[in-house]
Amino acid sequence: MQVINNVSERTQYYLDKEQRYGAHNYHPLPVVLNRGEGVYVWDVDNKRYYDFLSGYSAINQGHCHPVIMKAFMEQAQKLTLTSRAFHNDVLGEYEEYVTRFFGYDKVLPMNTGVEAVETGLKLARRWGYEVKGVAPNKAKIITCEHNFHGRTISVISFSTDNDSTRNFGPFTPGNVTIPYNDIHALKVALQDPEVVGFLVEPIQGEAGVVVPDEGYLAQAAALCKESNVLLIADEIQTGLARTGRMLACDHDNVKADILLLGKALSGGTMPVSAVLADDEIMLTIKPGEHGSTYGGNPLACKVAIAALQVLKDEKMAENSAVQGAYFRQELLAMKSEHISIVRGKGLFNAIVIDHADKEAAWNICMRLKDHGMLAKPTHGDRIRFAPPLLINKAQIDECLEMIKKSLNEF
Ligand code: IF1
Repeated sequence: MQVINNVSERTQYYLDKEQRYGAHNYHPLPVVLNRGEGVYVWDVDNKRYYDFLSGYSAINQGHCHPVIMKAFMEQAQKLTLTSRAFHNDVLGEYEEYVTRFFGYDKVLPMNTGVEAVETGLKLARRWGYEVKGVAPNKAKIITCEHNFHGRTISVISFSTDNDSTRNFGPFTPGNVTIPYNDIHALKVALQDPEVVGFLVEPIQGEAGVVVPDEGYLAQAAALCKESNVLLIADEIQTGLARTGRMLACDHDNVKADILLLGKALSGGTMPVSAVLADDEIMLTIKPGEHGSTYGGNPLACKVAIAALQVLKDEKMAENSAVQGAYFRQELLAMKSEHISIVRGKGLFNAIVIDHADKEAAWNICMRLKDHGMLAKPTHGDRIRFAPPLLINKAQIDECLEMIKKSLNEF
């Protein structure tokens, strides 16, 4: 196998195709994958890697989990889509299952995470006008600096990241931005009677796994309640056992007014997202006022039931907590001169690289790739480590060795 600037001919073949025919809206690591199973993926040269990104936490259950695959294949050969113009024999079962699973009256099924975010914003505004009594078109939503909630124009309208917003204006009005993990700033913002919702990630993912102070979410929830403002928890990345509890909100015993789920809700098979809320909020949307072609399709519903069942049956939240704590402890024990911060919760972790070379994090990820582990930097100097939640201690130890080697080589 001929290797040219560190990639094989077979790999280069696929990189060239994407370069020529695909939009250049990503800068992936130069690796071409063609198989996934559990914590592993393989490239076109049959080299095996540990997947430490897990599809940005969409593959918490591991690649091609057999139980999820079985549910997918069976339903895929029966009935994949009815649209919501008609009923089917799966949607109601799923709606009952997922609302009981998380303790809410109702669910509004969508597809991508950002559609769940947009749905949550519409629900908060609709509730604000029809229940709270805010004047028409005056509703405001509070969000945090360094948030990431998706890439539609309304959702990037409250992004503070230039890469997400540059030359995409004009933006959707009705947003108030406050610093993350700042209770005083939230208290001040909540004094505005036109505020209807506070949209927040329990741990900021894209920002580089930024964990707020102990109790931040609980205090935020209490302040929102006092101000008759809806707490909208974006658990699209932190939810579904990733942080060591079924929801990151569970660490603070917080029940969000509107819960947003996505990614691992399908175990990495297809886009499935969900918005959960109680009747006072959910029933403000009447028939014909919101939806989507694929929202709640029978294939997605069957897969989501299996994906949730697997998380519970295989105690993935518990494993995430145990292995995550061990992983952080061992990272700290390395006392590497290149690691300035180790942070995270459960198997949702990141390190901040301290090095003069601004390409350091990227180059470390390239070394990790050569050693058999895939991870990718975010915002230049942070490397996120988020393996599938079924990873065991022996596999973690193997990856710690690869991290140690890569840091030492650097
Ligand atoms: C990309 C980031 C992660 C999310 C939270 C909503 C969404 C996401 C907390 C929207 C999606 C994805 C999007 C993907 C990469 C990835 C990502 F780097 F972009 F920010 F995970 F951190 N809320 N995050 O993390 O869900 O519409 O994508 O299904 O856009 O590059 P989506």
